[in-house]
Formats: sequence, C-alpha cells, structure tokens
Amino acid sequence: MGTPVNIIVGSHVWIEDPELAWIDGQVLKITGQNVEVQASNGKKITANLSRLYPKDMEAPAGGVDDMTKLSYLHEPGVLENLKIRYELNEIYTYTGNILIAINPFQRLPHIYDSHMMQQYKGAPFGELSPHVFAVADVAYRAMINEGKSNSILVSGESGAGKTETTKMLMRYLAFLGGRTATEGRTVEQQVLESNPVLEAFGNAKTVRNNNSSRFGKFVEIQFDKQGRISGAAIRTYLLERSRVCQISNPERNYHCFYLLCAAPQEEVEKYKLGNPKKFHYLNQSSCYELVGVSDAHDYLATRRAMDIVGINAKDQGKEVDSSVPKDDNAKFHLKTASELLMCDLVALEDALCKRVMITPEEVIKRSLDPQSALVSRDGLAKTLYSRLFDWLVDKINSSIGQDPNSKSLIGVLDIYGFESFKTNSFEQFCINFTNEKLQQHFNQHVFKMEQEEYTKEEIDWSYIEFVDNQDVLDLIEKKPGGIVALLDEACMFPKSTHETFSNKLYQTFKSHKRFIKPKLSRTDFTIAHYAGEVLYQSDQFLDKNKDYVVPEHQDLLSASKCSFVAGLFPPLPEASKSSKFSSIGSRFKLQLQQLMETLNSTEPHYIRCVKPNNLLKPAIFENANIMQQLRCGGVLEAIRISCAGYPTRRAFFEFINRFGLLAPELLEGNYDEKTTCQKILDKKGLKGFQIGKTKVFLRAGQMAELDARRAEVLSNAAKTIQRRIQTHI
Ligand code: AD9
Ligand code: MG
Repeated sequence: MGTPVNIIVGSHVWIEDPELAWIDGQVLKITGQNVEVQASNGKKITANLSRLYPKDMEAPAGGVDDMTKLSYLHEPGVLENLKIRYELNEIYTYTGNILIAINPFQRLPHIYDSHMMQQYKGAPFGELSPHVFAVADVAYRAMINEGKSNSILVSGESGAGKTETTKMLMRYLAFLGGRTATEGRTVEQQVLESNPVLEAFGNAKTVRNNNSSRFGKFVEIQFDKQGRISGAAIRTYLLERSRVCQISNPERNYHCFYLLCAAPQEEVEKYKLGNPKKFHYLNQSSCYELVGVSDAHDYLATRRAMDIVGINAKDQGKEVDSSVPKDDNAKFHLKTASELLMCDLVALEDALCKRVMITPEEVIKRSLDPQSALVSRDGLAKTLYSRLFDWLVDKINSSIGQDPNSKSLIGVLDIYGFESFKTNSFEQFCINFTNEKLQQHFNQHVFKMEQEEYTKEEIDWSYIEFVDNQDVLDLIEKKPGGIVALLDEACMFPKSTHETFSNKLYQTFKSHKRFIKPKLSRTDFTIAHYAGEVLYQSDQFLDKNKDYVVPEHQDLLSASKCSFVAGLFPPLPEASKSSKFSSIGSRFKLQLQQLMETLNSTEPHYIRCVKPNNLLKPAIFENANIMQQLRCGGVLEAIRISCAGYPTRRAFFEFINRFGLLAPELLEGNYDEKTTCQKILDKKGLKGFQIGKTKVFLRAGQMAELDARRAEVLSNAAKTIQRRIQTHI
C-alpha cells in the first residue's frame, strides 16, 4: 500500500500500535530510517520509516461514503474512515463496488422501512447513502437492462450480520419484483417465509451468535420477462450434524427442539415432549432460553411460516424428536421413540444395540458394548435430522416452484466466513476451503473491474503483482493428490487412522509452500490460507468425512409405518449397499464447483459484513479485530490491488481546484483542463501517473506528495502575509 513519502518532522502520521492497530501522531525526530512519533494517546513510539503512513489532515469530518474517495488509500485511513462513520451510525460504506456493512447490534430507526425502499428504487448507484438496498437495486436494474443474471455474495464471520443482510436483500427484491395487488400465497411471500422455517431447523445459539446459521445457503430468485419474481430455488451446504447430539455450555441445540417443547399442551402430550431439561441432547448445556425470544411464540410463527411455504399440517405434525434420554427408564424411552418413529420396538432396540455380521458360514447378531451403542444412537439421530433438513429444503423448493422460462435470476449467497479457532476440525477445513474458492472469484472480479475503469478512461496498465491462491486450492482439491482425495483414500482403507492419514499428508506435501507440519505434533497440520495460517486437528477428519448410514438403521426406518419417516429412508438399490462409504468432503467439493459455475455465469456484487466486537453490543468498535476481518474478507486485498494500479482518481476540475495553486501561472494561460493537469504534474516532477479522458490517475502516495507541496505553498503564503502585517504594525 501507499509508500511513505514526504514524511518530515512535524508530519501527521499513522503508526502501528499493538492495541489499537493504528494510532495517529506527529513526527518528533527522524534518524536515518528510525522515526520517533508523539502518539495522540501521549505515548512516544519509534518505528521504521517504511511502517508509517501519512495522515490526511483534510479528510472530511464525517468520513467519506466510498473509500476510493479517500485521498490517501491505506490501512489506517480505511479503518479511521469506518470508525468515524460507525460512530455516526453510518454502518454502510463502499469500497468501489463492494459494500462494507458493520453490524450495529441495535435496531437503527427507519433505515429498512418501506419509505426507504421506495427511495432506493431506481436511484443511481452512489447517489444515496450506501445501503444494502442500493446493492440489490443495482443487481435488479442490471438484470432487467442487460438480461443477465446477477449474484450478491454476502460474507463475514459468525455474528457479522450475513443472515440479517440476506433477509433485507430478499425483502427488497420482493418489493421490486412482487405482485402488490395479489392476495394469498405469492411466490415472493413463500421465498421470504422460507427464512424462518430454515432458521428454526438450521440455526442455533452459539457463543458467537445467538442465532447462528449452521449451514450455508444460496437462494436463487428467478424473474420473468416483466421483472417479476416467478420462482426460486434454495440450495444449502453442510449442515452441522454433530450439534444434534452434542452441545456445550452456553450454546444450544437447534432452535426447533426448544420450540417443540414450548408447543401448546395438547401437542406436547401428543409428541411426548415436555421440559427441555429432560432431554439428554438438550441438557448437556445449561442454556435453554434466549433473551428476548419466546419459544412458544416462535413455535406458532414457525408453524405459520410452514403453512405459507407449503408444508401441510400432516407433515408438520410428523416432525420427530429422536432425543433419547439416558436414565434408568431406558425401556420406556425406547418405547416412546419406537412409537414416535412408528417402528417395531424390538427392531429399534436391535438396530441401536446390535450389529449384523455376515460371515461365509452364517449371519450373526453381535451386541454392541455400551459405548458403541451410544455412538450408534447418536449416528441414528444425526442421520435422521440431516435427512429431515434436506427434506424441508426439497419441500420448500417444490412448493415455491421453479420457473422453467425464467431468463435471468438473482442469487443471494449467505455463507460462513473464514474460521480459525483454538481447535479446528473438518468443518473449519470445509468452511475455509469455501472461502478460498470465493476469494479467488473475488480477486479475479476486482481485477476485472479495475481493468474496465482503466479501459474506459483509455489508459494503459499492466498487472504489477497479484497474489493468486490457486496453490492453496490445488493443495486442497486437486485430483488426485489433494487433501480431500487423500482423505477419501484413507476413509476407504479399513486400517487407516488419523495418524496414518496425517503421515500421508506430511509425506505428500513435504515441500508445499502452503502446507506446514507443526514441530510439536504428530497429527496436526497447518494450511497457510490467504487469510492466515490455520492449525487443523486431524483426529476426527476420517469419521466426519464418512457419510455412512448403518444398514440396520436404514432397514429399520425404511420399514417405519409412518410414511413420512419411511420416506426419508427410501430403500437402497442392492448395488449401493455394498459400497459403504460416501464422502462428505468430495460431495461438498462438487457442490462448491457447481456453485462457482453458477456464480461465474452471473455479474457478482459483494457485501462484506463486519462484526465490530465480540460482546455483540452496540457502539463498540474494536480496531484490531476489525482490521483482521477486513483482511480476511479481502477488503484490504482489493485495496492492495487497487494500489498496485492507480488508486487515486480525481476529475480534472477537482484536481485543478486543489492543486492549481502549485502552478498559478498556468491558470492564466489558455489551456484546457486536461493540459493544465498534465502541466501541474510535470512541473512537480511526478512520474508514472496517467491522464485519462476525464480523470487524473495517480500512483499510491502521489496525492500525499502533492499535498505536501501544497502545504508548503500555503504556509509560505501565510508567513508572507504575517510578515506584511507585522511590518505594517
Ligand atoms: V452466522 O455465521 O450465521 O453465526 P451471521 O449470519 O453473519 O452469523 P446474523 O445475521 O445472524 O449473523 O446477525 C447476528 C445478530 O446481529 C442478529 O441476530 C442481530 O441481532 C444483529 N444484527 C445483524 N445485522 C443487523 C442490522 N443490520 N441491524 C440490527 C443487526 N441488528
Ligand atoms: Mg447467519
């Protein structure tokens, strides 16, 4: 980013600070490359000259609504601008075409009401304050005018506001493409009501977010020739299955379990529910209630939403809670479960506690030890739940319906952002794989946009440097030989353990730049992702990659007398019974490929959600935390790409207004604006800039250089005036 030029004693600068990321101050002393700075918090800090950035003393007090309007485009400038705006409740800021949204953690009045929607409708991009509606509007106009599909990619870490943003986008698109006069269940209503249904079954309270989506989602909204919503398709990715039977304090299981327990009395009795504290899958955590949320109210709301999206009352009733409490009443609970699943009691007990062994001589039923029986029970619950979730998505899709004649669509992606925790397992691996894919897509797009601007202004430029992440993607997904492929191999080989798998990785990627074997571990591995290094624990990779339904469970449930349950487990064709293993990693990789193909055929728009603090509270802006997110979300990378070219652009007249005083003689000459700009720059001996058709394109740091000259001129002028005044006195 911008090279520090013209830093002299007295200059206002930004300097790195371990706590605040960046702090402003004034240069006290320069000794060679060492600079001493009086920071604004009173501290004296010394740093290398190359680590300082000039502070723009003329930046507008309320910040700028687009980072590309910053005179000095660099990290501290970007951070400062976001901070100033956030304090004014301006949570949205553009960086060119990217919208940065900082979670306010409070309902801001009126910013999403129908009056606001009306205002953004058809308004040229950039004319009104930055807003999600503006992004949706551009996407919609582009689709109508050019007949091309568009997509809006929303990303950010857990709790940053992706799902809320996605819902706002969908509401606005429904507003634009809805049939206002129509009564009853319209497509757009169904699209909107799919959100509460999916949230009830796919969201849960986590430490990072009280309403965390535990799955990724791509909603494709189809439009007819008149620009009205005519269909929709929802694709979901990687529901977190482990949560169904394992939660830790103070998190919760999926919302739907608590909603069911809060159902009206007759339903609680019918489905043998009751206090959530009774259930082993819920009482592993001591959190049952959410502040400000009524489960009883949400139960009814979810049922209503289900009505709208087309899940009939019969199917709603057949929702099965397969939690099996562990206590002495095992028989009783087994009976309850068998009644709810409508399957044979003995068959259920056998399926949970025994395995069929087929030897050449005979078929034996072997009892499982208690530990294995628990694993078996949890496996059954997870399978049942994930099938139920997939069923819901299918049902919503078929009920909303697809428009086969739709020419164009707008896709909205709400997907988990980059994750790096204390322990990282297979889930983080898949999530970060997704983000590598999206990052590549993003970089390529940012480059293209930059290039288009340059082409429009008819200036030459060639790429200077571009850190591509293709090598990380190869490491993960290359076939054969990538991590996903090696994991599948390990899963198919019965004697594999996570140790043998890790060893295989160490051997294969010994000299890979993006793969690191940690010194102190024999099974962990580190991947150097674009957003930073992540240390993965391999011990559960094999288990979590196996999507394997125990044949005994399959047979049991496909024989259920409840057609709903049986329908979730269609009998398998004989052939596929023998191939026991299907890989979650490979299936996910395929899903991602399809997603990328879809995205590549659309015009993308990006929204980067930022979580300002980990307390989930309003008005707290944590510098270092936010900086890290801007880095992971590629915002800094986009700025870097832009800085590699000509980050500062000024219309001719603006440039002359600001810098005309550097060459007052020119203003009297009869030059056109373009020539005047050229001559000012030549006079100051600047190199490498370009003059476009309507704008001056400056290299990083050149604006600061010109400002320094301007400041000199102004200060000399001031001194002269002062001297004159003094001599007069
Ligand atoms: V996760 O990866 O699914 O765990 P998200 O989806 O990024 O996460 P979510 O949209 O659920 O986060 O937002 C978290 C919480 O922040 C919400 O429940 C709201 O309480 C709050 N939020 C987010 N955006 C807004 C907003 N624009 N206005 C007010 C907001 N509150
Ligand atoms: Mg979410």
